[in-house]
Amino acid sequence: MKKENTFGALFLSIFLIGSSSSNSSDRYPSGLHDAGVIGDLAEVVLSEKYWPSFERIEKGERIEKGDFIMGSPSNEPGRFGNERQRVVRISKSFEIMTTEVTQMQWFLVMGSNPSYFNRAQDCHNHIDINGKGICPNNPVERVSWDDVQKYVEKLNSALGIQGCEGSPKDPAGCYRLPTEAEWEYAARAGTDTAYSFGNNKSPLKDYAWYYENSGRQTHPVGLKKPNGEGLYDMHGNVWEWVQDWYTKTPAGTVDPMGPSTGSNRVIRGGGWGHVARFLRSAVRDSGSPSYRSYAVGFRLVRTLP
Ligand SMILES: [Ca+2]
Repeated sequence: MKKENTFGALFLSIFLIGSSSSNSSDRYPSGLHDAGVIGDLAEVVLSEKYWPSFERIEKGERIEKGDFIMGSPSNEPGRFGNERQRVVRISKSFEIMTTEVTQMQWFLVMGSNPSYFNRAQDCHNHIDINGKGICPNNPVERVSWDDVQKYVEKLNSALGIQGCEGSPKDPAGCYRLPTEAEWEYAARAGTDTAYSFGNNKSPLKDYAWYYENSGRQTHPVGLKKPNGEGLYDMHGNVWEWVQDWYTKTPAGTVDPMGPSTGSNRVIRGGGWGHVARFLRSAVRDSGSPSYRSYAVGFRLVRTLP
């Protein structure tokens, strides 16, 4: 598989867009500027102390288009009734973040940090910017699906990417949430087993932060083993918002995008507070678009040309 790194230095470049301008406020990402933290961030963003795994966190992974078996077989232990199995085609290759969006990545764009786990006792590299606590490498949480849309809009705008509406139909290059099918395709990484590493749950502690090892909190992204596509924390740490409206009976076989309307949006992957059953690749849950939880975050994708 060809390795891509087009997410590379994405967030650093946002910062540099801001810092390269002396007075012109319109050149700053508005979150940064509104928060008045451009100066304070120079040391923070450029210091390896706060980016211990900078390259890995910033990296995106190219996922080649293809067919896969979505959902779980009827005999999978622990299966729920909403995991209907079917063959799904992903007709366009895409790029996905190797990690969940971190608190620092959120802060750099929005100038805020809504995360619950943002206190000194929550991480080893805690920082404080203008009274805002940040665990820079922990995933951002307590962001609703609607909040994520605002983040996506600001991110695309700050990077000067045109024509984006936060939809799977966006032109190539736009950052957006993955569809549920894209998420599961990337999470499975070619497997049709309960987990991306097989059916036996015992290695889960090496791949995921969950009930058995999390200490009831989030952890810095990218510390556990990645799946076969090089993606971290697809099992556990925080649940991840995807684009689709929730339905108990998912359908569609080519680039499915979920129902055209609904009351809840889908979350995937399980989180730090759940037992193994909820971290299986096929597990589906949901929340209203305004729902905020300290167990739910997200990661972004973009369609490739
Ligand atoms: Ca996750």
